[in-house]
Amino acid sequence: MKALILVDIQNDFLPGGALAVPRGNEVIAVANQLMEKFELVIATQDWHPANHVSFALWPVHCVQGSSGAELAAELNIKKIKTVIQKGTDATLDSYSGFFDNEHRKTTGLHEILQHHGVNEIYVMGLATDYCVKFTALDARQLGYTVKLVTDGCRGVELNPGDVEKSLAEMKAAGVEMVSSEEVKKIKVES
Ligand code: VGL
Ligand code: ZN
Repeated sequence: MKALILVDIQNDFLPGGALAVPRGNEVIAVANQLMEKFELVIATQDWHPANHVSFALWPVHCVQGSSGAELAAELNIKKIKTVIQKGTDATLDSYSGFFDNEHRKTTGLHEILQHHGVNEIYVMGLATDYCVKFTALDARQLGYTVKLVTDGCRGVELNPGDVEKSLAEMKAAGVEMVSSEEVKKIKVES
C-alpha cells in the first residue's frame, strides 16, 4: 500500500510568510494533482507553541492557531485523511514528520502508516533541506520504500548548495527520486 505525505505546506512557508521558502507556492498545484493518485494522503503541520525553542534559530513561524500555521488555502484538503502536528513541545523541535529531532517521541505518523499497511511512501513539500529531508531519512530508517517527488519540493537554501546536498544525502540513504509526471502514471491501488 502506498501513501502520499505532504510536508508542511503551510502559509508561513509560502512567499510572504514568516519563513518563506522561495517558490514554495509552486508545490501546491503538484500536491493537488498527485492526491488523486493515492488512497491515503497525510499532511504534516509544523505547529509550535509561542515560546518554541526553534525561534532562537528561525523567525517565529507556524505558531499554533495562527493563520501562518494553517495549511495553504489552495491545497485540496478534502483529500487529506490525517494531519500530523509536530514541533508541539516548546523544548523540542521536530523537522521530521515521524519524530522530534532527538528521536524521543513519535508523532504518530509511523503508527498510522502501519495501521493502513503502508510500505511505500511518496514524500513532497517544504522544505527540501529541512523537514522534507528529515521525514524521508526517518522513513528509510523505519524501513519504508521512499520516493521523493522532486518537483513537488522547494528548499530554504540558507547556504547555496543545501538543496543539492540534501538530495545527495537522501539518495545515499536509499531514497528514490521521481518526478510528479512519473507519479501521475501510477494507477490508483491499495
Ligand atoms: C521547517 C524550519 C523550521 C520546514 C520547519 O518545514 O522545513 N524548517 N521549521
Ligand atoms: Zn518549525
